[in-house]
Amino acid sequence: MKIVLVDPSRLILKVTSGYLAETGYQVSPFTDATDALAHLKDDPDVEVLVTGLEPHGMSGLDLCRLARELAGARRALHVVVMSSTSESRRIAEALDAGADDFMSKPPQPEEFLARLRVAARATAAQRDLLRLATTDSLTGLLNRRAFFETVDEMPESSVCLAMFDIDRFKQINDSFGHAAGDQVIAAVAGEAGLSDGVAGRLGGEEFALLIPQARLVDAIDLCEDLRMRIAALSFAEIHENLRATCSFGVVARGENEDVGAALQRADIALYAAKSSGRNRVVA
Ligand code: GH3
Ligand code: MG
Ligand code: MG
Ligand code: MG
Repeated sequence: MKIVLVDPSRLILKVTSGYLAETGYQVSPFTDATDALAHLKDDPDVEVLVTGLEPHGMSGLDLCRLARELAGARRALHVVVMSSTSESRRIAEALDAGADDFMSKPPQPEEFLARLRVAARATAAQRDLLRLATTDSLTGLLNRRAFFETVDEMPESSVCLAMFDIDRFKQINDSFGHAAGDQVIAAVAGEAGLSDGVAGRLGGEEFALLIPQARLVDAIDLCEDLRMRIAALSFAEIHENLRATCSFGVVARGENEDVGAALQRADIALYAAKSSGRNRVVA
């Protein structure tokens, strides 16, 4: 577990980092809250922030607020405030500023380690919930909502979007059963997940790809490659003759274009790919 530890006292940082490191935690100590916040931004794997109330750079309360804002709803972060104060008002302020826990300063090793075990439980639960809320259970790809959010967070310029859909999938279900259909969906998703970019399952047997920093021609190449890999998949365990193909619609997202609008254009291109014979990429 990675921990950011913030306090103006170098002695406290040194002593505390020492026994935390011995216990196996990866500690980054800071006397300055601004540097600590920058580190939190740079390393998304840091899940625990422990701060005094009066570091250099900014107040501990402001650090709590900004760290909370940075983590948002998409990152597990547990914040512990430590202070020599026993004033209830100060403790309440810290909790209201976004701290999850409070301990007295200087922290006693036994108590500190126990609070870090609380942090580990809390962040593990947050991570599990985040995963469940954002991924599709059959394929492990981003679900519809998480895919849209991911596109929204991406700068609009030089982003391409593709939508693709398994061809004549109803026949696969009808001929081999729903469970076999699910296997085909999972295998197609597996190939999509190997492509550069971010793949999502929008529903049923319909998928999308977000291809950042790509011109339309690059996105078309990427989809062509994926299309061929899918067509080459073997499903011998279901039936020796079973193959799956997909049709693709690709667009470059316009400046200021809404995600929904761009995907709608991709869907129109996908429809054109279907009506012109399937198993092809249309831009
Ligand atoms: P087209 O080439 O035009 O896409 O033909 P299609 O048969 O694939 O047509 P359509 O996309 O309309 O059919 C999708 C079918 O996928 C309908 C639905 O029963 C089935 N389906 C949707 N979700 C799932 C799923 O999670 N598992 C399985 N096995 N089937 C699903
Ligand atoms: Mg369809
Ligand atoms: Mg289909
Ligand atoms: Mg469909």
